[in-house]
Amino acid sequence: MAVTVGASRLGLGVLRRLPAEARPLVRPGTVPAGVVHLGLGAFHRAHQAVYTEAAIGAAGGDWGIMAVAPRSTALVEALTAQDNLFSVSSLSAAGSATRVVGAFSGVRHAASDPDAVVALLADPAVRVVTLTVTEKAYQLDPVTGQLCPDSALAADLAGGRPPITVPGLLLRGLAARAAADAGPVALVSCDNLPANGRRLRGLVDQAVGRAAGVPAGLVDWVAGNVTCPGTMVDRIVPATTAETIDSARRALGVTDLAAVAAEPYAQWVIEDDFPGGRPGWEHAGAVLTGDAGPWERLKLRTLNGVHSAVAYLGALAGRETVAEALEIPHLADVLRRLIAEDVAHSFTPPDGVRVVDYGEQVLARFGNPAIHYRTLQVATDGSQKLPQRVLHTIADLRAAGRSARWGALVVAAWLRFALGYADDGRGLPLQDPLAGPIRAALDAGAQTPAGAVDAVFALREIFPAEVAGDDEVRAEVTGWLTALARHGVEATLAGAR
Ligand code: CS2
Repeated sequence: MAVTVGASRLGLGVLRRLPAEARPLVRPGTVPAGVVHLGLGAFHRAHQAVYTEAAIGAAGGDWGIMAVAPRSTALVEALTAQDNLFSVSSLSAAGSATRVVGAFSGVRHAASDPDAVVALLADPAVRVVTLTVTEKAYQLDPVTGQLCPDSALAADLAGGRPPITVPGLLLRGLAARAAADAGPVALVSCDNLPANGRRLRGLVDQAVGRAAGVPAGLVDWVAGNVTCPGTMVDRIVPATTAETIDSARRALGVTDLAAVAAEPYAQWVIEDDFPGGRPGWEHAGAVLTGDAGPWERLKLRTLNGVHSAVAYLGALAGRETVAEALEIPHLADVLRRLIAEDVAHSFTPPDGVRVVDYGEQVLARFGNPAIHYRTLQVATDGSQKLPQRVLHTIADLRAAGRSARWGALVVAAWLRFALGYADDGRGLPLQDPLAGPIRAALDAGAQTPAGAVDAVFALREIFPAEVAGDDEVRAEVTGWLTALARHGVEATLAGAR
């Protein structure tokens, strides 16, 4: 990222020079930490950090965030140099608004100082741990929920050296917390996983059950002291670019190397199960509930499912951003049919919500011309995303005796994307933790569309048995893939019935 550092840097010393509406809602550096967050990406800064700052501003409490970057050092350095301050710009066609967020009490780098992170997790002042670490960091088989440790996690479970993976950090942190008798804690997944609370619980229980070098009573301590409330998180936050930093500089008059840009919209639904207390997030607009499941299915299947559809079809058609892809003739009509004919019939939405209305709002958000969300960004990690975004929709429709025509189109678009070439012949990157097995399957069987479908349907880590074994779904996906390969995205959409 080429960035010019001209103006002075964001930091406590320049806050008084900022326009009043751009200043933090709390006095930075004065709120003791009560939350640890794992995963310092743009999404956390524009979502949970913003909600938590507003909650502290409205309801008080020692809920400052200690933000932990698992691997990357760049942000830790940028934030440290900026007294833990960063800005969030809300962008829309109507204009932009930039504000500095003062929710961070400090930042840590897990890879270089894992012991500091373990100590934080064992600190009695910390009662909430939130996570945005992406689907793959959980190392759970998306179909079965079983822990599938890579070599780094296997070494973390064996112990003998400080942990380096997210499950390893949680495991050793909880063991240290139990040993210190530091009180109960809520672990809150804010990743786009189905039943993310239950998944995280499964991860923790499996890690504790398999770990070497932990006290015998840890399983019971975790059962009695750790909760994993489920959540639905939503805000479209593209990766930060040089343009993000330039526009923050124009708004603030100082340089912010940790700046984030996001759409104005945000939503957070949280199951209210916090044994050690929590920030007053409801004062910041979050919905506290007993069951986030219906909200989560609504969001994963409608917003994320449609996002993936636009991403794969858009990338194949050579469109760089989601908003540009939405301009492909007939795509919006096809997406409306995906929502109305497939997604809406696959689950029961939250009371009072109509899936097609929610879907219209989603399409309007995707069309926000000020948000440059790259199709290739959404297209990453398809193996981790497809199950909850599309395959569960297909499985539920089929179980109800319905067809899943438009869901099958999304699977075919992903498959054609994985084959590696756009409609104009340009190469497409397959960034996916399962890229190796996907490529190997396609190399062995991709001579015909039916062969390619058979090859990927055999990947049990991605396709649940009930979808893979369904001949009608197989035929639909093969039909779409044949059309996409022969005619390209635009002609396929034009002829879509
Ligand atoms: C996107 C999500 O990159 C992706 O996979 O679908 O990050 C999406 O922008 C968020 O879930 C919106 O809340």
